[in-house]
Amino acid sequence: MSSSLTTPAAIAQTVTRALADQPVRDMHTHLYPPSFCTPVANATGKTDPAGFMLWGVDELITYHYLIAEVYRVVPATQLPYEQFFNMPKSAQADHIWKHLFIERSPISEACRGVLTTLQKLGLDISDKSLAPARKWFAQQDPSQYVDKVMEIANVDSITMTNAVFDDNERNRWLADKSIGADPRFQAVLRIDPFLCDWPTAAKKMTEWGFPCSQTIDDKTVESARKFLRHWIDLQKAIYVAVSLPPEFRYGAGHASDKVFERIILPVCAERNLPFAMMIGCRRGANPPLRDAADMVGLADVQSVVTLCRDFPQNKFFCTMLARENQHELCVAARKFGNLVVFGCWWFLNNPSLIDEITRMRIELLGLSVIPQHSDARVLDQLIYKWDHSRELIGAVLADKYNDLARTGWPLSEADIKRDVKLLLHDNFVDFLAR
Ligand code: FIX
Ligand code: ZN
Repeated sequence: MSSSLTTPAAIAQTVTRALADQPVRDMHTHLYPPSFCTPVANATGKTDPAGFMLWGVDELITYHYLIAEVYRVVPATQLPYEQFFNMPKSAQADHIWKHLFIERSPISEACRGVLTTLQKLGLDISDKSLAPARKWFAQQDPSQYVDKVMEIANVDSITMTNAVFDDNERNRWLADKSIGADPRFQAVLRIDPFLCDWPTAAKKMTEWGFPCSQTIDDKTVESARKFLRHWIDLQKAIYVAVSLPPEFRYGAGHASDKVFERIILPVCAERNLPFAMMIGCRRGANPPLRDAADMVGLADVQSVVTLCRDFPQNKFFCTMLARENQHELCVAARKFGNLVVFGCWWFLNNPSLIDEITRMRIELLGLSVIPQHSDARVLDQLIYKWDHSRELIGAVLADKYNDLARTGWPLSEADIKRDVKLLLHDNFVDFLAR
């Protein structure tokens, strides 16, 4: 039996080591394997070259978080959005680098993330020039680079977001049945239009051979269920997911209630797949900013409570975008074993908020949470997202273990390793398997 840890220094050191050594199962990203870079014919028959696997220094610097930030300092009156997006990627990166990294110190979390990533890759940017990094990235083989990043970030599996209503993505799955076979990546069936825009979802499913009407009648239910089963099987999806606006309500008599009750939840229950809800994103507050255009809004936790209560056979993951929702969501999770709260999403993925939210979650829910997901869009971001998150989770855990040690509770290194494994890995894996 290992000896008890009692001093703050010993506890902090053990926590840091346990977190560093524990591989992460990253439950939500927008990353793809190299198989998603093969050009495929799009709906008009033209070859669509836009690969899905993003990596390298120019992608890191042009992350949509940083596009939003550069428009704080060089407004659209000086550089119209269209003009920026029409520039080559390297010129976009040069623009962001100049204004956010050279002409002012890069202290925002997204800026700092680029620097942590380059540093951990061993790239020297002390002269603030991008040329050596660009040269280095040009020499990497994409598949080997996936291994390298996963090793540095200590991530053992990457969960994708596979939007079936996105034609570019859908065509890739249809063109190559083995596209999802890379063992480093797992698929998630993402179906936002089911709940956010049923008329469009129904029209598209009908075109694709799954006839659905605008009203949720028996035939439509059968057809939409078949569609879901078909794509769950094709993608080998490990869960089904949506992102929902702040206005989303369940149980208020909206059309989406029936989509939940008769289509999505029965199929998820039958396949024993969790349904993930990411709630609170209002899309397109400033549309020309594209991926950076979205806004946060207060969501309705009661809708999640109603779902968890009325569908005990279903399993739910939930994260919310508004800071103001976090406490109520934690309390909701205390009431329902079929609800797992996860991640500090997007505008919450900042040190001060991660610290606050993680502390509150652990105080209210103990170790039964998934404290973080990366939401990485660029492969290399796994490095900084998990490096920063491990440090923040570690600071919270060290405080909590110190409180425990002061009660006289015996605390061993093995205890800490076990707990850390739950947080970074097993809570997700076990909930999928439950
Ligand atoms: O809906 C989502 O999954 C969001 O995470 C993304 O749409 C968003 O653009 C993002 O990357 C946030 O981190
Ligand atoms: Zn996301």
